[in-house]
Amino acid sequence: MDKVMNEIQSTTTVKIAGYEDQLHAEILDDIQVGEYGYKYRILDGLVVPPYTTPDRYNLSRTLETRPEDVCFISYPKSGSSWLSYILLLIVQQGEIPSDKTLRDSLHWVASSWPYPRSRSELEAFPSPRIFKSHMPYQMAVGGNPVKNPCKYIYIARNPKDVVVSYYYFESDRAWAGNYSGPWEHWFEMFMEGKVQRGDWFKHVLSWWEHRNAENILFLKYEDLKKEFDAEIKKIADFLGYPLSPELINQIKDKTSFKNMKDDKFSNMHEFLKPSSFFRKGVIGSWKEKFTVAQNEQFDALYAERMKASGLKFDID
Ligand code: PPS
Repeated sequence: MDKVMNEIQSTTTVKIAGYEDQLHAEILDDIQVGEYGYKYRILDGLVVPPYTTPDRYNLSRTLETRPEDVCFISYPKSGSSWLSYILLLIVQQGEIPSDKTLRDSLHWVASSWPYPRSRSELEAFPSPRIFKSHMPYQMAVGGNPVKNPCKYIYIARNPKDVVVSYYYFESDRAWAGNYSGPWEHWFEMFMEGKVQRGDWFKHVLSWWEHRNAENILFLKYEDLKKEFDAEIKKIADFLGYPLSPELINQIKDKTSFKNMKDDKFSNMHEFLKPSSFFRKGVIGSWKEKFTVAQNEQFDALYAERMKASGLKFDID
């Protein structure tokens, strides 16, 4: 276990002043190491990263949410950071905090990293609080979403782009997962639902099934790319905030891929290399990575798992 701990700690790129002790706190004995050094733990049957600890997860499940709170959720690499900045600008009506970064303005409760906050700190935060989560529906922030007053916004992305984005992200090895395998192996792990956050189909469909609940909004990355104005109006309406044409333009400009990558407020420079996070930001980059055989294998699985759902992505 010491060896695992050392490896995890030595592969972290940047440590945040004041958070060193907590960065990988509670990396407990239940950490498992899979093929190519991939580290994870299992919580409630789900594969999660080492920094998602049982205590942090329990805190996220038992947190009392408020009607003004917003929780955004996604399977990894689906555009959640982009969405988070849009949400912050909507609820703050274009104002960004001068003493914080984007990540520091959000609460990722189930994670011991990068800004772990105690229950009392979270309770002391004024409304509206914005929560980040990568959990499926049954593991949502605040417990059962239908019994919660807060609003939940889920963003999903074409899974072919997700698996490619996820591969580059994990193979950068700046993360506690510390994965060192080749693309072919990652692709198989994703197909089998063995990567952190588990099976993409189960994750996305768990929220999709509840998309008509009053406090849930289901979005797609591709719609945000193609119909930005209409999508952010949908978000603002759902949250009950006004949105002037000036504010739309301001949000569009601030949250463009280039500006998010260049701006120290949003590029997460305080704990990682922006280039590992802001890779391409486009639709369809899977075409540069998938082999013909992988594409056929993926299409067959997609057809089988999605057929009854009514949820569609342009995967060709
Ligand atoms: S994470 O680590 O799971 O929270 O990642 P997440 O933010 O959900 O998704 C990362 C991908 O989103 C792309 N991205 C963007 N696309 C368009 N516009 C903006 N502003 C933007 N910001 C981030 C990011 O580049 C990752 O996708 P890939 O395909 O790897 O580029």
